[in-house]
Amino acid sequence: MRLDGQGLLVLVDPVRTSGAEAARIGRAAKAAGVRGLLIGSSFDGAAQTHEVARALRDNAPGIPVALFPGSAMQLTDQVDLVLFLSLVSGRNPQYLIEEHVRAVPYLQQHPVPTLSTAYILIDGGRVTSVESVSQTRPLPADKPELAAAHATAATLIGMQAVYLDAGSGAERPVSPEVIRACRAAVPRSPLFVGGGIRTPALARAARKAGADFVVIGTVVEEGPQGELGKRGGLGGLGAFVEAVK
Ligand code: 1GP
Repeated sequence: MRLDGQGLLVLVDPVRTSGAEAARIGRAAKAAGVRGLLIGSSFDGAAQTHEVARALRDNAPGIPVALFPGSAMQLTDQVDLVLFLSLVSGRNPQYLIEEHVRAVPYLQQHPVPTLSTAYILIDGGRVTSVESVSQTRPLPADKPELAAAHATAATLIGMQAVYLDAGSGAERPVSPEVIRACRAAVPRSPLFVGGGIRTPALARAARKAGADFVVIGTVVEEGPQGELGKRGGLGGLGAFVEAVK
């Protein structure tokens, strides 16, 4: 199953989500018409990834599930696609190439399609897990030309897609200016944008600025107590789907 086109992606963190919760999210995502599901965590998650991915797949038939891995330890064949992320905003060789080399034996035994993706962290106002785990600094939020240069360089190297991330739970999502600059720099590459997108209005703004895929995670996890709960539990997903159409 291919992850193409545009739309809303829901990110599920296997560390914070049980199999039963993943099943519930999968059903809600399918009912709301999300474009796809992502599964991943910046830290740990190796043990649960397989089970949570399977629960998503079983409960959201027809919706592609992609792995958004924090490391090679999280690899599973229970996904349709692996985002083969290289953290190009940083200069830590472990996340530029080392985890990729470690992934090869698994991928040789379990052939899953991969999408080479330039992963670009943008400052979102607080230190997020991905920043502290990767030991890299995000790019400044007010330098669109710097983000765009990273996207261009990665594309010249041959990477197929770009993911702009303010980090999970960011105070400020990636700005429309940064998204627009990267969209203009790599007009033909799939562009993912996530981190700190808590309302349909923010999702719409990211999409309007040029994101193909808008990713939400925390707002879904917060469940009945969170933003979506105020709009009727996971039923609130529909408003996000509409906003990025
Ligand atoms: C983080 O882009 C994702 O990698 C989603 O972020 O949890 O803030 O929605 P949130």
